[in-house]
Amino acid sequence: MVLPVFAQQLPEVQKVEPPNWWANHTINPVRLLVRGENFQNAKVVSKNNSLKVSNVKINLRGDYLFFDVGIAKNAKIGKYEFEISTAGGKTIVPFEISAPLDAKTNFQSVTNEDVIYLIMTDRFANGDAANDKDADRQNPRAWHGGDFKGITKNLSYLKELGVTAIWLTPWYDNSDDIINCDKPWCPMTSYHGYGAIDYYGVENHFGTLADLREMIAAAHRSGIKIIQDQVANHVGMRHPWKEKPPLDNWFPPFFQNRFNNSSLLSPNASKAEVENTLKGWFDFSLPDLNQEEPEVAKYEIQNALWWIGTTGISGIRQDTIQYMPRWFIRDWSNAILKQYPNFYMVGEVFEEDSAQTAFFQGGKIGWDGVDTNLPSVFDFKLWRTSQEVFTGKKPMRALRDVLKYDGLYGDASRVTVMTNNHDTDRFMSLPDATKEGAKLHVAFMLATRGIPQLYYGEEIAMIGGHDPDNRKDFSGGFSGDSANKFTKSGRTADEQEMFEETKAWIEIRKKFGALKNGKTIDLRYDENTYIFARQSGKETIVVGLNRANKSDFIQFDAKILGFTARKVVCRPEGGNSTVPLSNQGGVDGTINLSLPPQTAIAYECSEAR
Ligand SMILES: [Ca+2]
Ligand SMILES: [Ca+2]
Ligand SMILES: [Ca+2]
Repeated sequence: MVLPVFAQQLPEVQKVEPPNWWANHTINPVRLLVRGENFQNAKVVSKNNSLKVSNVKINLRGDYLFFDVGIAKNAKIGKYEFEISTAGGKTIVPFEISAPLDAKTNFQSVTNEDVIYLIMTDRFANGDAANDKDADRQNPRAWHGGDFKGITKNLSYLKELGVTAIWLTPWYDNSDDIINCDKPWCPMTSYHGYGAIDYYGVENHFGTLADLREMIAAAHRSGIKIIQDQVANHVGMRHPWKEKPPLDNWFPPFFQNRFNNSSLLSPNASKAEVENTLKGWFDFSLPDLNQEEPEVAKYEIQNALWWIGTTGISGIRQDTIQYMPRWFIRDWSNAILKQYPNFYMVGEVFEEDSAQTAFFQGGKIGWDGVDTNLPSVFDFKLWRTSQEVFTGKKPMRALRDVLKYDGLYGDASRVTVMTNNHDTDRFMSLPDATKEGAKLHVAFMLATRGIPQLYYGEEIAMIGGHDPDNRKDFSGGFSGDSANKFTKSGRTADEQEMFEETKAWIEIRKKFGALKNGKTIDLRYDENTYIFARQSGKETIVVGLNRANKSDFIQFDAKILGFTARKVVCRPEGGNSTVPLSNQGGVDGTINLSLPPQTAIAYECSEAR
């Protein structure tokens, strides 16, 4: 009997990740992951002396190949090739050494000088009808057509408002499939971007990589930085890895995450509970990545750096960050900060608990011996409390009762304070919401410590309940819209009032370093008022928030703020305040400030000469 002999088929390369890299980068060698067929027993050689191949690894199915590429310092910019040879033949892996982007205009960190504006790309403005595949604006879970060109077109609106950074929901390529089911949320699509099918691809509904880079360059010319939304915890169901993972342990086996998130904070949690929270899948449609596999960790860290190097972005918002091991957050942060010191990364730790959000910010070693080095986290506790306070559900002193825990943070001044986001109900749709409350809420977020982040449409008092109702199209961004809210003439009086209040507080914040970087000193916190100073060097700003429908005033000893002169003058800067300029000072060391009803006001106080 003669056993049949199967000749090995020709090796075939389908995808190279990353497709390019840079010489003199802090990551060297870079590790390539090549997807294809028939890689069994492959040998890989570099066809150019500037690039060296090592550590070749092939998975059991022979459809994924890993190898290190050492890049010579003097490697020239241009196209390169690696040759793969097997018993079945030879093929080429294309690669490129790219020119680095200009560091003078790119990779600018997002700091306390900035005001961030969150845009859901699909819902902001449609600048290119050619990419509107299957768009259906009647279905809140379908693609609506918004894209990079739509953002580029409306940069002047953002500039007028005064924001200096845009956080865009994920632009990785997601599946174009329309999911049908018998549930009320079907048919649905991946318009939101949180189900990557290609970590190196750009969503075709938003444009091409070239469109993205053009949008970023245009934003930079307008003085606006870009923050990418990255999702390293999980991929989308239609990612090719789902059916054929590069390694057997690429994803933990499916088990449902019970979201016992506090197990991540507690030193007393069982290993099993922590394991469920870190490795459990959000649901069957979101395969959870296993960062304990070094190839996964390496892939994700390189991917983050590839996007920064390729697009010139200034920051990263990392989705659902707490569901990844803290040592991975540290390694990821360290790798980015090594290449781009001072880079801004903000983690989503969706917990209304300062102890838990603080645990994930860097600058402090946790009980587990890990300092994540993560520059920023969102302050979900302050966000919720501010909503509750300014819709009348909690006393004003509740704001101070959140901020009193600032010592838990590695650096509370770099926490990202959010007015709202795409996962939460819009302010004007909260029970008992009023225009006055919305104005106080945004003023407080722009005056308190941290880096403020706004959500598109809140500046014109848009309404919207639970997801996806909170993700409505920005009126004026799509053809056929009855009103163009990007212009004053398209806005109602109330919308214009909200726009002006937001813009005014952004301007006040820009004017005073103390509001951006100063320390906070509480002056009064009670049922209806919260008054605090922000102080930096010789600059003192007193912020007064009065939610009552009658005037109030505060009188205090100027020494509390370190003044020694007998006369201190405080000049009002507040939003739409009508407080007269006179009689706001103090003599004999006393400061008297009036607090108009339902108003946020800022006073600049200084010693009279
Ligand atoms: Ca479009
Ligand atoms: Ca797509
Ligand atoms: Ca996880």
